[in-house]
Amino acid sequence: MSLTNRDIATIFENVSVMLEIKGEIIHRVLSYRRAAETIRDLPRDLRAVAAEGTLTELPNIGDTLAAKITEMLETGQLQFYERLKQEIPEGLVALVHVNGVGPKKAKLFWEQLAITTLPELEAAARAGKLRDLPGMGEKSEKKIVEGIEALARQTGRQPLGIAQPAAQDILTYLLTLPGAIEGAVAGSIRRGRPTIGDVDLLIASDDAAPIMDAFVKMEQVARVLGHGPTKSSVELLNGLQVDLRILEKARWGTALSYFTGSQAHNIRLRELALQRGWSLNEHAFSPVNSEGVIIEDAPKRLCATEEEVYAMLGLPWIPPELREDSGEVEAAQGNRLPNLISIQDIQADLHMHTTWSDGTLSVREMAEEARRRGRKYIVITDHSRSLGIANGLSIERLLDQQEEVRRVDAEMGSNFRVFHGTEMDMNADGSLDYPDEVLARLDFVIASLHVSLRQPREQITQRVLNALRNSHVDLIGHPRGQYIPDREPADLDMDAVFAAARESGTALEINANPRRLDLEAQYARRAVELGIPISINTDAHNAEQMDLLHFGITTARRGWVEATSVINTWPVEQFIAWTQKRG
Ligand code: DGT
Ligand code: CA
Ligand code: CA
Ligand code: ZN
Repeated sequence: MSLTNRDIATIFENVSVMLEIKGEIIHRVLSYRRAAETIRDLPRDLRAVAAEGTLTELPNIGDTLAAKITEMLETGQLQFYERLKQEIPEGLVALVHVNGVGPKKAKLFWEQLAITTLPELEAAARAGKLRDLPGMGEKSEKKIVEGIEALARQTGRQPLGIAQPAAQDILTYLLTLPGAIEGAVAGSIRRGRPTIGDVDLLIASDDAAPIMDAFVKMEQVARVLGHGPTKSSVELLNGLQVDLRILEKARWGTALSYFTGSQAHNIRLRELALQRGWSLNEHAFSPVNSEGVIIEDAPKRLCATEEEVYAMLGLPWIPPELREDSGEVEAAQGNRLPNLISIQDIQADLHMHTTWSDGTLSVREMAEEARRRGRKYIVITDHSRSLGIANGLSIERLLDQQEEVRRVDAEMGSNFRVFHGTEMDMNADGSLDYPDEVLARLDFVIASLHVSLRQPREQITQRVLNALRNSHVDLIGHPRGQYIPDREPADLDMDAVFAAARESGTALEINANPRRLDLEAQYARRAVELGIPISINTDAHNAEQMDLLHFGITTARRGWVEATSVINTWPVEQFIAWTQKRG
């Protein structure tokens, strides 16, 4: 059996949890966890990296872990993991994911009651068998039952597109309350991660209690998980957990920076602080002596803004989307932070649908909605003929549509242009859905994967390579075909896709729809490094979806993308020249 990046990441993650249950030193536990994260987010096939002999150049991968990766790639398993499973039942890993159960408790339940699976834990908790164990009680037993229920309800992490607006709504409400001075959504939402574990809200106020009370009493609250003077947690009816922290304005900068994370970024900041003689936490900078111990009576330094926090570390402010410890601290130190794209840079939307296929508005209506949102030009890109389920256009209808698009373009006046394109399927047999002579008549051609997404790697990669080698194709739409949270990306050889796109100059899309966010940030970053043009589009099927552009911008920023790499930041003349040169 050949293991994928994801399989290897899962094995390392399991090893990390099992070592923790075993009581291994935290350093060793963390080294496996960090390696798992690196591999899970890696935009390249580990097999290709191993073949190049550059595994140890990956972050968090040293000689030992590189050897283990090689072993897994070659043999399909890891001897160390197999031995560990003899010692620690693998099922205990699932227990640790329950709120209220850590490695120590998992070990306790296993040793005292021989519990090794989630259903066994649930049965024991419901039968009242946990409460008499050392360190347990009725309350903690009940908490475990609730934790298991929450786990079942909440099938993993929530899409950013659901969590972000929900968080923003709550924040807007809290900011209307008397005494609320300032507020922010922090955590993974502020960093723009595609999926969200829980929502972290911060409010600055000198009078926390009334705001806390109002928070836990909101109508969308299903359960109050904790209610304290400065921190409360609730679970919403949609299963989302929301943490609220309230603090005084003088500490706003340290708190916002800490709770924005990521944890890995925070660790780097703490190290820099220590080098400068400070201990940094969410409250303040505290002076430390030469042994790194906090000097008790010495005055602390409070920061009201994030800029002050970074300035204390000798750094410029770092945009939240970059705070993943993936080179941003070094870039800040060297004054090499990217000049990230922002939503104002976008001139055009090059991917949208109308009633001709599966959209809800006419060509004219989409044009007006786009103009209302400040776009200067658009391309109408309805589905192609083989996609019957989306009412894809026959060649005849496509040519009829062109007449309508030309008419609307003329009607809209010269300050707003409407171009005619297609979102053409890359068919399962590897062919493109329209012949070249039809594509030649269009202003702009997107090629996308919609069907047979589970084809084997070579076959599905070949489909994309065929499209990249056709000079009429300008853009690959949502290249990896993922759907958040439940559809995994296609098993594409992204190295091959990037090489071909680089050769042909074809653009790759960051699809802004929060169910897609495809390319994801780490792939966009690599594409830009290779000089491949990017296009950020909404793929709108109605007017509201045009407002989702900001999710695409956030994803691009997480990928260190600058406006110069993005074709729809160009003035219309430059766009026309580019498409005409491509044929
Ligand atoms: P999530 O909720 O899984 O989508 O991801 P985050 O990043 O929102 O994580 P969360 O909610 O556990 O914590 C929010 C931030 O608080 C996190 O990004 C960094 C900070 N933080 C939380 N726990 C720790 C910790 O143990 N050490 C450090 N250095 N920072 C932490
Ligand atoms: Ca969070
Ligand atoms: Ca949290
Ligand atoms: Zn589309």
